[in-house]
Amino acid sequence: MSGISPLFITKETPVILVADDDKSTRMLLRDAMENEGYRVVEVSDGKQCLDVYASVKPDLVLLDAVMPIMDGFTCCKQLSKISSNFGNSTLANPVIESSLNTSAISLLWNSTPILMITGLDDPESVDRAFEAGATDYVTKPIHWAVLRQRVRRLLQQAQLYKQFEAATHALHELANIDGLTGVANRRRFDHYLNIKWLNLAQEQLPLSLILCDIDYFKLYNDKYGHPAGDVCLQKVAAVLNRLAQRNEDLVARYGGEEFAVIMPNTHAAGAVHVAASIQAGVRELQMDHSESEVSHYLTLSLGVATTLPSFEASSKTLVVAADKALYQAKAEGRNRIIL
Ligand code: GH3
Ligand code: MG
Ligand code: MG
Ligand code: MG
Repeated sequence: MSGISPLFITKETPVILVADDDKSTRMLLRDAMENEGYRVVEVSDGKQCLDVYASVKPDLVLLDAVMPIMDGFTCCKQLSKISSNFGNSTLANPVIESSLNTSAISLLWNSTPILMITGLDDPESVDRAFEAGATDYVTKPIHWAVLRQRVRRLLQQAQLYKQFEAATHALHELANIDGLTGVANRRRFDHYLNIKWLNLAQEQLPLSLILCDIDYFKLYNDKYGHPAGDVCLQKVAAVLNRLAQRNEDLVARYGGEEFAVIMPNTHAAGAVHVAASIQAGVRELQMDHSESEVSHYLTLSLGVATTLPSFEASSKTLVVAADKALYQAKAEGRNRIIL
């Protein structure tokens, strides 16, 4: 029986990259793999294998050991570096990382398995192959029934790995992203602020924080309804995302109708400039707010604080300072920025 085992729920045909300098071996491997229903791409040395890898995006590599230009061991080492990037999510969360032990998974389990097929059957070559990151090893002459089963199993494992990776990514999102607005949630805010605080204390560079609070939002909900209030929060979040542009800036939903922007390596003047553009950006949305006492449109109050982080103080001092500035902005009449 040919074809793909029922474990495969994807409709896509698996792609096998075959690297072998011997033409007749390549032809035999192609026939065997195509009989199983896979698509085959052939190359004749390790260098070519690396060159086409990114564009071919194989599901499995069948790799010879002894080849000219670049041998299979060297190629295998390079491939497993590319392939093994599990757990490098920018949303990495220490609780998830440690419970799943993602660094061990990435060491043991390449997302694209590499099966070495070689005439070398001495123990040293076997050790070298696995140390280079090979997932499995079979010797020539090829036992075709064994090879078929190994390939099937490796493809199944690779697919499970990809599902696991997707599930972990979703878990990271759930743990770090605010469901309503799509910006970082409070947990992510706390974690990121602490990390940046320590980095910048080390580097002796400033850290700024903007806290924004929608003015008279309770009255907005009362007048336009809670679902309209939700849409309003999404629009404000989008403005923040658009205007806090630098790579290291983090926009977060800090509380109900309160947002925060963490701005590493930013002086007070830079933070106030961004705060002013956020204030203007929300006003330009021209969202009717007839109940507001400061404008016909929806407005924000913003508190800005900047400090030079130190190992003696905690990041809480920055939050307290920005919160105090925000409170003052409210007290002085709202729709304004206080540093
Ligand atoms: P101030 O100008 O002093 O900030 O007044 P305010 O009415 O904006 O502040 P207050 O803290 O009294 O009310 C905040 C409101 O935000 C009340 C709460 O129902 C609303 N809110 C919090 N989270 C959500 C949410 O997810 N969706 C909606 N629609 N409203 C929310
Ligand atoms: Mg060879
Ligand atoms: Mg509030
Ligand atoms: Mg408010």
